[in-house]
Amino acid sequence: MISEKMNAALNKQVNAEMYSAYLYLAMQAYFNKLNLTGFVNWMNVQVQEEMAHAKGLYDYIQERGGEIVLDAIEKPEQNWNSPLDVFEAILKHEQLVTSLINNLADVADETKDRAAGLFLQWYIKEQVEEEASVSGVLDTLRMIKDDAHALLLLDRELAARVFNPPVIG
Ligand code: OFO
Repeated sequence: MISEKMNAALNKQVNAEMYSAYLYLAMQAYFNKLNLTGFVNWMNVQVQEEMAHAKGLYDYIQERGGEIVLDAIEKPEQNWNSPLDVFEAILKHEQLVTSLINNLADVADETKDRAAGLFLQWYIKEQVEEEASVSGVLDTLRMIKDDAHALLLLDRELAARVFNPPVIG
């Protein structure tokens, strides 16, 4: 059984992860308009990952006898000025998600919910990977500046990303 406080915090995170998927869908559409198919692929994988993150939390709440309460998903930003602008927004967003996950871990500590604390370790580690992979692309985009040829090479590289369904928890 989980406490009401932990249950509510986890439901909120389901919403945050769904928002992430929604935001990345909007970014995918942006790259689609630019015909950058590798970036589109990268965003597609990102969307699938976020859906998996949401589902992992959703399943955990039910496994622990909690109640699922789904809230409305906020409308995401849909306008960016460049691929660099998008990736700067992604890093900022992932840093925010990291702080949300850390807050969840704080709730697990406060409520002495050892199972939730253990479960959330996966998300803490995942955020390290998320920030690192986004920072990698961002560093490359900063080097590329206005070099269209280099941008196409990066696009080709991002086309290789594949979704591996995560084993959460
Ligand atoms: Fe779910 O990691 Fe990104 O937001």
